[in-house]
Amino acid sequence: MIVEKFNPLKGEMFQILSEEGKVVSKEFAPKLKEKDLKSMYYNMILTRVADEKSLKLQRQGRMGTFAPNIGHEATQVGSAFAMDEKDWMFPYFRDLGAFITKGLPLKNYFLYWMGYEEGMRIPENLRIFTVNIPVASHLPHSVGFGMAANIRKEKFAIVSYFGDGATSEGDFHEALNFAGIFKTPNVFICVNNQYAISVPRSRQTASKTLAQKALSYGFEGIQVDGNDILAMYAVTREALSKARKGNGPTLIEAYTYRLSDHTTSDDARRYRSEEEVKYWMERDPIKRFKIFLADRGIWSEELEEEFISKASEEVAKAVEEAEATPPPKPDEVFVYTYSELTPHLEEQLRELREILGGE
Ligand SMILES: Cc1ncc(C[n+]2csc(CCOP(=O)(O)OP(=O)(O)O)c2C)c(N)n1
Repeated sequence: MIVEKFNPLKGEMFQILSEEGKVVSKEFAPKLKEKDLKSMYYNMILTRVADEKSLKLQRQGRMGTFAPNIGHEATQVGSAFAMDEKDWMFPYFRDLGAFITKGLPLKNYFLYWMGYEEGMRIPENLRIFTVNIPVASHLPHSVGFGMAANIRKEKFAIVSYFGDGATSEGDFHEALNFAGIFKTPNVFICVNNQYAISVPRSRQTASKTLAQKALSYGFEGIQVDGNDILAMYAVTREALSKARKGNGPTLIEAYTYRLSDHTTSDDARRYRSEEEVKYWMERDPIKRFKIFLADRGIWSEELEEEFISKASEEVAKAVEEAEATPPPKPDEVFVYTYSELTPHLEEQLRELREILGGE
């Protein structure tokens, strides 16, 4: 077991690929087929291309506020690649690569960030919950979902994603406490990108690692190099299998870095140095995986070109479809939260319709 070999209390971090793309933990290296390795790499490229496009759309006024994903591709794609179709995903707001890997159509993703509720109408066959904006509030839900799975004797696991800032919320602690007591099939993936907007990780907790917090709730936690896609895949796969077998939850701390601003409303230059960002730019997770693939004769310039052009086409098509969607009606704001409106909401809706006239 990987989790038994890396002690979060001692700050031991699990890694398969070194920063130079060399395999350092052979015994834990996953045996993936060339087809799967290529598919992982493509998903990383698609994530990067869709992310860059989103930023441009926002700057052109074609999309609302947006949370960039650059630097998180290995954490997102590696972990989601380990999920089975039967496993559920509880996302937060910075999960593009996980959405792509789990199969959410890009059109939905763009629609969501363009302000359409409809973007989060998840296709029936996909086991994905909606994007969660209130920090950490989806974690108790995901654990409740796990408790229900246990009661109903269902054999799936649940992955919940959240940032380092979420570990300072009560919801995080309540969720992990219940998960430990009821041995729920949860895998908690804490994306430690070292900042919660301008607040550095050192201001979230005095603990050495975030992974060690699991120990106080009676289950395993592990810190993983979040820029190493193979490590993320291997550790998530192990945690999912443990969860499905009824052996309880795991907390995975993915140690990574947010290379861009918190959102398009932020300017990270106000609280981070250029040197720090440059240091992490050189540790780009896509670059690391590319070296690994090139060493095995899988990566080539032609493959890179093919993937970038395929990804650009996919993104362009999804944007076109999203932009062709008629704008939402103002009264839709009332439609998606309650199946039956409360009396005061009924009144507000009536008032809104009066203001809008016959629209
Ligand atoms: C309960 C709550 N408080 C405050 C906010 C405003 N807010 C949005 S994102 C964020 C920081 C989140 O940081 P982290 O959890 O580390 O995730 P990251 O954005 O770094 O991926 C804050 C404070 C919010 N959305 N919800």
